[in-house]
Amino acid sequence: APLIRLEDYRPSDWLIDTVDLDISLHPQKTRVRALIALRPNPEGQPGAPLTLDGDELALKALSLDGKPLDASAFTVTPQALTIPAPPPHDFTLTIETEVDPSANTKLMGLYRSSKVYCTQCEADGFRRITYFLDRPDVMSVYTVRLEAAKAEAPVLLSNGNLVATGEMPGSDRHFAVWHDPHPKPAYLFALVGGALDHVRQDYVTADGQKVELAVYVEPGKAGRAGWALDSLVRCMRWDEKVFGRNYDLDVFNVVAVSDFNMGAMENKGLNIFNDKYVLADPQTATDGDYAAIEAIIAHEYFHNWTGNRITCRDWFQLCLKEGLTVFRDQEFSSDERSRPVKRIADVRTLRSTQFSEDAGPLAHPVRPRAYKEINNFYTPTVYEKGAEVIRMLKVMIGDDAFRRGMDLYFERCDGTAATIEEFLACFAESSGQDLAHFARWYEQAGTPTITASGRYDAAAKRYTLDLKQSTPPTPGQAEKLPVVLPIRLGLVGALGDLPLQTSSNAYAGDGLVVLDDAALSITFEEVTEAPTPSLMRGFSAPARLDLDLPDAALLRLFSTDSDAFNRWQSLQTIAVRALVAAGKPGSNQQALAATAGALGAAFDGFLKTDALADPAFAAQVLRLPSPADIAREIGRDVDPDAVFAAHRSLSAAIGEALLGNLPGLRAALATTGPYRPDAASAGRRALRNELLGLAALAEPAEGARLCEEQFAAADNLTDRLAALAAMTLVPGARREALIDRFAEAYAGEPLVLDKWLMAQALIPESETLERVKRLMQHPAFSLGNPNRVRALIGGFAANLTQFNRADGEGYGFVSDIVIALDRSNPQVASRLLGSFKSWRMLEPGRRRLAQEALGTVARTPNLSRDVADIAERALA
Ligand code: BAL
Ligand code: ZN
Repeated sequence: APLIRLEDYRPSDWLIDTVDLDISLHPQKTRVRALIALRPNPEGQPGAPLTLDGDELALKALSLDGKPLDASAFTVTPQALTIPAPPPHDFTLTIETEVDPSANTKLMGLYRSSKVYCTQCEADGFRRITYFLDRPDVMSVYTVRLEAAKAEAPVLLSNGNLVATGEMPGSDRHFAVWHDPHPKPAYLFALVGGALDHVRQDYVTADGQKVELAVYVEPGKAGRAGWALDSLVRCMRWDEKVFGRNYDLDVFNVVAVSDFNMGAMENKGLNIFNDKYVLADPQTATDGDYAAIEAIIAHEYFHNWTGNRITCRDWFQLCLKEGLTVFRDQEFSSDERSRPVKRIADVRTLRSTQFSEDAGPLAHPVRPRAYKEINNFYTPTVYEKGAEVIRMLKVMIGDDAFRRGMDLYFERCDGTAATIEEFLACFAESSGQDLAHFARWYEQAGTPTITASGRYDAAAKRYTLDLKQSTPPTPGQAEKLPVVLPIRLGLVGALGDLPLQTSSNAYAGDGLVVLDDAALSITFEEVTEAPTPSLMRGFSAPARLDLDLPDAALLRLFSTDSDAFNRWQSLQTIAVRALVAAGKPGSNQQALAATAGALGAAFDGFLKTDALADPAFAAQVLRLPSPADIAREIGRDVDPDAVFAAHRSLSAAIGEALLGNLPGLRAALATTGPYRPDAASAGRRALRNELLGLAALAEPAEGARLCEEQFAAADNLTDRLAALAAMTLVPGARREALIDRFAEAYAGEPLVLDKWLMAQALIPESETLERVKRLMQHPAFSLGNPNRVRALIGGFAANLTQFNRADGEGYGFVSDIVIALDRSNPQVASRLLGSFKSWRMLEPGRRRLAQEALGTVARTPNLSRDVADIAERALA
């Protein structure tokens, strides 16, 4: 496959002003007639040939300005339709294609999901529907007529506003016409046809426009659509208040489908969702699901401005919409729930997904410079690190300048396909700051490490902080330059934060130091006592911090730091440090026992005093970094079994230290009354269930009994699933019985059974591979459904010890599935292959076996571009 490079970008020679689609839906033979109005682009090359993109298309008819085009005037393949000598002026093409939605297992373009017609066009799915200039900088006004058998598809939806509906006389068919007045790139096109139930609500925007909101779901599931609708209303209000953004159409529709490659898609006025991120009721969704639905509904809605009104010039600019929109959804969730708890959860995700990506062969900049398959760049780096870059920008220029910069961006770039440069220019202007150096965050891959050390001069009352930064090499970028690192900090004394006085230019005021060079020394004056530095408050930059504070100082931060994030981080740091030491082969386990004692005592004291004041925060405090986090921190020659053993022993020891507290605390945390998904109730359940997990490790028999009791008594999925998850830590017949009871209780609930599949796939025992193979035969599993694959096979690939079995069987199993799945759904297959991304950090035996499995994939004939690209880069 050719390498597509950012530096080769050229504007399209042709533009398409309007698109009239007439789509006659049929399960196997859907007819698409596209009337497109072409115009030479003044910025393009005059007299250039016209090449429209296609993908597995069959052309049925073609006319130019209404007259059939002579076969000698064009060439056509499934991948392209070319007119070598098009008229040198505006003209129209009428293109007829036929597509088979039922045979479309790639779930890109037009397909059927449980009898519902739906589309997915980002990044390049529209070319699977008709020949088109399928690139985001070609923006057109769409009018779409949909026709279908009434019985099969009583609901017909597309982008924009509904302008007509009607019956087809003398037939069982009907039609609907939709018009979207906002020019958009083809990747935002969508249609839905099917028998669907819905819930709806009227909404009036802050500027007085009436909007009909609706959430469409499979028949019989309308009772589970209310939370998504409620979340939609809340995020619309929030965007009006916080970003001044109003909605801009008469309707806003959300549709849930059960077969979907991604989480959801922001098609203009018609967001299509993986049903996992729409459907919720207390019996079938957990607190985590409620929070995720709220966040993703918001994310897709926020794209209406950051993505749709202002889209990307080319796919290299993907972070322009994704990083910014993740930032916006994170802010929304922070305002709706607890800001520190949300930040902690986001940082956990960033470290586990993005830091690990950055540390391996798939590392790439937030704005990649080249790609072979753009679908492989919907990554934690583009999304989550992209959001961190926006967050740093806001810290660097301040809240006011940030808001003014956003306003300027919305005003200046509305209706355009923009670039990162245009985006940053708005903030340079609003803040008066030169952001050229800051922009390096978009170009340079890798996670910087900040190395810090402090010196106190008691006589001079001076505290000096030495800061250095470095970024390890990543593929294609051997040499790294310093980046702009905003470091929020405090100097913590016995009674809290000490005043910060310094004459250093690096001090921006308000507790912010900016490290933009390789090294920096900053001296604070009038420091009246030896302080403990609290650095990177709120996780002010996506970097690692190397600061050698003794455990006693970290414990002091835990009890006195004014920054909630660093309170949490202090105990995590103690745990990471001990686990990294103990997780190395042949290490001394005695240090771990000492840490277990110190952490156990800290947790115990915390639980007795203020844990009940903020249970959601307390749950985060008690949750240790995962074994995979420790493996990443060790970074080389990792033995997953040794890491896991250290982790298990620390967890069990902490559980033992807390046992005396457990019954009383669990009783105090029990929620009363019917289930409510609000953050406070969810926080109580989170802490209570965290304690259950520790109990199961510390005292397996009693823990198993508690799990059984909780499973039987619970009135909600959160507590039932937590009981199952804790029980998976206790091998034996009682575990198997609970697994069976769970399956019986949720038979016919695919989304709940996904969690059941995943809980089993994550069991850290050598029998798990056989169990997973057995579960592939279970009626709840299907290789054809992405959610099922991600739950069972993706779950197994995330099982640190079992995926990385010393005999290589885990790698062989997953790579075989990747190869098989690639024939039907390359995107899901390539995502799964991404599970190998950390193979180079393993000890030599496993490294060799993982490399062999990757090699087997890479050598397989006829691989998709998606899988071939990951295999090639992973091995490079
Ligand atoms: N644009 C793809 C799905 C999302 O990020 O919203
Ligand atoms: Zn997005």
